[in-house]
Amino acid sequence: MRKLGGITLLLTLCAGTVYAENVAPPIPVGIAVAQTSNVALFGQEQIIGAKIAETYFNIKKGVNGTPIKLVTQDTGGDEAGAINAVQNLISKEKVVGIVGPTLSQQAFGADPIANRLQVPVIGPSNTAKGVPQIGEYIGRVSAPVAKVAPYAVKQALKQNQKIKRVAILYAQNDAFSSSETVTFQETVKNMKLETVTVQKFMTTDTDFTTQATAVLNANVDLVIVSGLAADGGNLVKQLRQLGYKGIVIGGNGFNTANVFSVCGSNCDGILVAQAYSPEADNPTNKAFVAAYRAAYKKDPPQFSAQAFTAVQVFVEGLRKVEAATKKKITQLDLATVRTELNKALRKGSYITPLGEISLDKEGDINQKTFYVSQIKMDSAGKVGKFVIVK
Ligand code: 1QQ
Repeated sequence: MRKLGGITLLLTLCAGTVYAENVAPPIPVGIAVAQTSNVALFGQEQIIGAKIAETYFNIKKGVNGTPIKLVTQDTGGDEAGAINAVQNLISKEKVVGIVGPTLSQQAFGADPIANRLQVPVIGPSNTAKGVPQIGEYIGRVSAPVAKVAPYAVKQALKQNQKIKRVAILYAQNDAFSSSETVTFQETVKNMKLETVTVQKFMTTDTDFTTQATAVLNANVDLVIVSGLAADGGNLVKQLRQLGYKGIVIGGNGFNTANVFSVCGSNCDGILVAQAYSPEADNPTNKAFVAAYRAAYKKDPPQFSAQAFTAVQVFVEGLRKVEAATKKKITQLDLATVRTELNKALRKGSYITPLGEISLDKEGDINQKTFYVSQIKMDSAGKVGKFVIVK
């Protein structure tokens, strides 16, 4: 049986003395997120969050003295890339579990493979309906659209009680966008607003003249867009350039600072519901925010916080496996680590940057607090920030 640990390292010192020391190698945790393609607009923030977690938890003795080591594999922006990354991490890199992939669209392609091979996956940003139900090894720390998206509509009505007519747009080739738009359409209906037009686009589109013109002709007071950062940001930009003046809600695809360079000054005012606030008051979030600020001189975004949380859940899960088996992870065979870890993840709660969370039996996140932020751009339309609105 393959063991994770127990290699003997020979340390040769300059004095010429040779020491033999038993050193457990770090525990490999897979990170399968997009580092290339438009989806890297999210993936970059995820890598940052995961790395901060790696450093933070290794300083806190990792898994009872054994450090973890992130093994990163680029998924690109599509299903094939995600499948390839997940297979590599499982078979070649022998990871104990995987944080990823970036998109729900990719999760529906790649997660069934990890599930079949009995490798735990924690989605750091998969918010579409049905992701945890892919299988018993699939969980997520990204709250589903059904829980998060309605807050943005409530906030829009708080800012303008006169809203009646709504235009809804979504990327029809993306699983998250297609799921989120259902929630938005239901919310609008429940709030007794009228959906006047529903427009579809593709995440690969760059020209949104048709959709924007239809929205302007529909004479609406609220526009709700479910898309990814590049397409969604461009859509809003073109809508504003054509003269739309009302409120815009962007879905989770707008939850990245990387959208600022896409829509520039036209990003100003977009409302986005979030599953994270840098102000969350607990020691883990304080440490996370401090580490992020020290490196980047600004507040961390949601996708970094969720990626941190996913790594945290694995670290604490691995500690629980050691407690339950009374063995070091490095003394257990890999298949046992993966199955025991998957069970452990679903037990107890975690104090994370997202607040106190737990995973239910299906692996979905229980999270209590959500927020709405509004994008504020500087006068040059270059520097932006998410401001939490109450
Ligand atoms: C999903 C999402 C995207 C916006 C993540 C980047 O929520 O694909 O589920």
